[in-house]
Amino acid sequence: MSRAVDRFAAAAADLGVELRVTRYPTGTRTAREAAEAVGCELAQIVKSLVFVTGGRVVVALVSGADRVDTGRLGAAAGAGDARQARAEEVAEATGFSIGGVPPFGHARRLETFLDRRLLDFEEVWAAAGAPDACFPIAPGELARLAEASVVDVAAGAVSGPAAS
Ligand code: 5CA
Repeated sequence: MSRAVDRFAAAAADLGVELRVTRYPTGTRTAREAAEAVGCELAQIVKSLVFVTGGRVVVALVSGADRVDTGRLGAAAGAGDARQARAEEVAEATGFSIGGVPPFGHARRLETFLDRRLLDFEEVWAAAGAPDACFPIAPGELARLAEASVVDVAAGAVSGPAAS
């Protein structure tokens, strides 16, 4: 296992859960790649996206089929419009690199928002620390472990190569 996956698994164990992490040789760097590797719908992949709003770094957990409405996310965080974090900001705040950022277990506690549409599924799949590792989880359990606020921040369906 990569050290990043070990770190994430250890963070999950600290929360009292043992996750079923699978590594995929074809890679799971983007939501589309992950859906193909796992064999699930794109919408069942959880994107763990990092934003900056009101000078704070926050995490948005959204379906692979959706984009984040940055205005709604900023409002949910009680701040102004949000912007997506730069790669180095993501690494600094979460301890993981883009493509492998897990939905919780970050280097420091980050306020987290989970989009309500994820609750439509019995099971969703999220990144487990590395760009070839995913794990399945019930969305309600994901919200609990991430201590996430459930909000409506999805901007709608993504089509074509913009999906990631
Ligand atoms: N492992 C997959 C599925 S679980 C995954 O991590 N998908 S993701 O969507 O959460 O992570 C990729 C996201 O990182 C992209 O959707 C994009 O929003 C963001 N991203 C990609 N490149 C950059 C970059 N250079 N700077 C900031 N964000 C980026």
